[in-house]
Amino acid sequence: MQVILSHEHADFDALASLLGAHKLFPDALPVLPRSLNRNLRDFLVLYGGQLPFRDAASLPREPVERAIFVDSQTAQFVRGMRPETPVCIIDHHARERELPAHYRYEGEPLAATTSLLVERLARCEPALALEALEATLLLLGIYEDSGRLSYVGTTARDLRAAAWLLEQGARLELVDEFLRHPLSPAQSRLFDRLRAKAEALQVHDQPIVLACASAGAGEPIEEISALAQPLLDLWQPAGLLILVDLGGHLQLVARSRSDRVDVGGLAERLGGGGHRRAAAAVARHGDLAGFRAALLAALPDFVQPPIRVADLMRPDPETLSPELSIAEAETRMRALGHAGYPVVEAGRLLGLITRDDVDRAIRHDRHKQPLREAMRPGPVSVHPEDPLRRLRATMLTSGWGQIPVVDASGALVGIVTRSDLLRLWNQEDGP
Ligand SMILES: [Mn+2]
Repeated sequence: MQVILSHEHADFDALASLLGAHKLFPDALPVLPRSLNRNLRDFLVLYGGQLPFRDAASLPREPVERAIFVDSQTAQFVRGMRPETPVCIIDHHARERELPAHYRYEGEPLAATTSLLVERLARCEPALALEALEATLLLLGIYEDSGRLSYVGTTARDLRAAAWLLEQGARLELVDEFLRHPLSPAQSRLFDRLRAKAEALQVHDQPIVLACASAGAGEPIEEISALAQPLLDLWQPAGLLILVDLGGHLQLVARSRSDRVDVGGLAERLGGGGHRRAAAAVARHGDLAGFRAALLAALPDFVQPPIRVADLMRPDPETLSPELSIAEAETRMRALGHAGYPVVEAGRLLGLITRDDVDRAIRHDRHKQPLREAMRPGPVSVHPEDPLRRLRATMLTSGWGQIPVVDASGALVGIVTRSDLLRLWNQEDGP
């Protein structure tokens, strides 16, 4: 007998990977983990009868010749497995540890393990037939782990795998129903408590939300992680830390929306793990206040300050005087080559003039008028220490593509442009 196993607290990527591996290796039995997330349990109540999953208890009493671990590098052993049973790991997480010689790792960093398996299914010769329900479950696996193909880390290969599943008849209305699973009443109550108690922190000038709460007495709360996305949607912080006292233990769920906030490192410092943007930790001992203090003490080590205007700006930009004629300004601009110039008089910023403004004035025969008549007036500016979100907001409200940078004394010290922001796209994202 061969078995396919996955991690406990199984999500749709785990369940879909069990199915995908079974389609590839029909002799291997897909065994359900003991604990399943709520949306999976509901899915299986409705559709499990048409799918090949088995409970560990229903396996035949036979030795296991090979185990395939999907979406996980460890699994609860089932009856018939021995420490020396050969294991093949198919996983989208990087190899976590030195593996024994009888373990083989076949992993690649896609958004979902399901994508890896779907790629193999799509290459099968002769072509493999999938039921619409199977295609739908596989699509649920890819969508859940990739945030519907939107999380950082989603690759073109994940999209191609999802596209292939749509061609095989995957049903999006079903996918939507199970990904938009409503919170349970206990989850909703905890959500309200977390929202009420949330604190807005500034750590190295990054907005971080910390929400601590105790679960109600005797109230079993599962999947605190399901509360992370709705809380992120509320405040859009660079980092979100949810800390819940569950009676017997404490649980931390951490999310980051910026490469400059590393919640994986933070969770690891506190005895947990994960990756830079999503991580968790559990403390079996200690109280909420003590864990919160440890969290706050460790946090600054994993937060980098945001990129600032000073890191991007061109210093000492050429300026133009408001008394120049438009024709003179045009000649200067042609020589200098930039798209926009601060207009400065006696050291004071009066506004901005762009190539487009000058070209338009010339088309209207206004060569001889002073520049003052064609410029965009107003003290629109940012400070060198402003974070990029302030710069973006200023560009949006002013509609200007070039923003003068002035220091605390009001002196013009630089200019920052839309192309400076675009250049950043290649290196950086997040707030
Ligand atoms: Mn996964």
